[in-house]
Amino acid sequence: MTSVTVIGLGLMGKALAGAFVRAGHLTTVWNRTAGKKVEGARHAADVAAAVAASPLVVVCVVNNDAVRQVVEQAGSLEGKVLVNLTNGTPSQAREVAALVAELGGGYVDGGIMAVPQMIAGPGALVLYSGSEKAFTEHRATLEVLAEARFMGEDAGAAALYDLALLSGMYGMFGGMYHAFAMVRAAGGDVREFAPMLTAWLSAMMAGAPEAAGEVVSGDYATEVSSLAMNQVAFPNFVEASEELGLRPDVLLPIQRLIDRAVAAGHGGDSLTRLVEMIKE
Ligand code: FVH
Repeated sequence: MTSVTVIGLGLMGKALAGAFVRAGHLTTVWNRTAGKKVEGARHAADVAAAVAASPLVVVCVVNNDAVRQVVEQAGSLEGKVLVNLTNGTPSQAREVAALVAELGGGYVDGGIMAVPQMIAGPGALVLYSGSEKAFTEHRATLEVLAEARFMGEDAGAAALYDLALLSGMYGMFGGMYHAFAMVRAAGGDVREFAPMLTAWLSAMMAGAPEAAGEVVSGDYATEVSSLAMNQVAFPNFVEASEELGLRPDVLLPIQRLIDRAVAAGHGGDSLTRLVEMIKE
């Protein structure tokens, strides 16, 4: 079994290292601040020792500035594959890939679509991109963590899809938090409301493939719900929120996009037209 090193023992790094240990991999760990432990793993004294211990080095730290600092402490990466599971932008991923290549290592970038508790369990997915050779060589080991999906040889591809998925998540969470705030401010029970919201959002998200078809075709004609209708309804959300003593901050960016779309003559189109307004 491949020996593996995990650098960074935050909430996610600990979960990753624990999964490798449980799967029977000889696991070496290093964390900037001493004291964070992973049962069953060897704790290296410094980055260079941690990197020297394994052909596969997984880095999961707070951001890519920290990744660069770690890589610079590694010395040579000759014969190593570095898998960077740190959140960052596509450009940052390409910069780290270049740095790793200068030091002689193979580079795979990754975006973790899971929370620590999901690692090595059902539903966990990690997106990868970069060196396909390096990914293929270590695929079986990486699959200990989650389903592994390779997104292409551009080192920035995994980060792009990671950020797109997380953008969708934050938009959805923003709506959920606003909905909870409205129900609570009106004296309702958010626990009773939560299943209603889940069912409603699930029903709406079932329309994502159809919306994607509209984006690809550029045909936003609708028999469902026009932008003009949504523009008329939108002040009701804002006004009702303000009457409840709530800030409509989450709603206003969507209202601005709708207003711009209607002003540009797209009042008869579907809400999906907003994809074009974001582009502009
Ligand atoms: N936790 C989550 O749900 C998400 C799921 C999706 C992926 N993210 C990303 O994973 C990266 C790490 O996240 P985390 O949850 O483990 O984060 P923390 O618990 O805050 O731990 C941060 C670790 O980073 C180390 N660190 C910070 N600065 C440096 C540095 N300059 N050099 C080396 N290591 C550094 C920190 O070390 P210490 O503070 O204990 O010394 C922690 O080990 C992240 O990109 C998420 O976006 C997680």
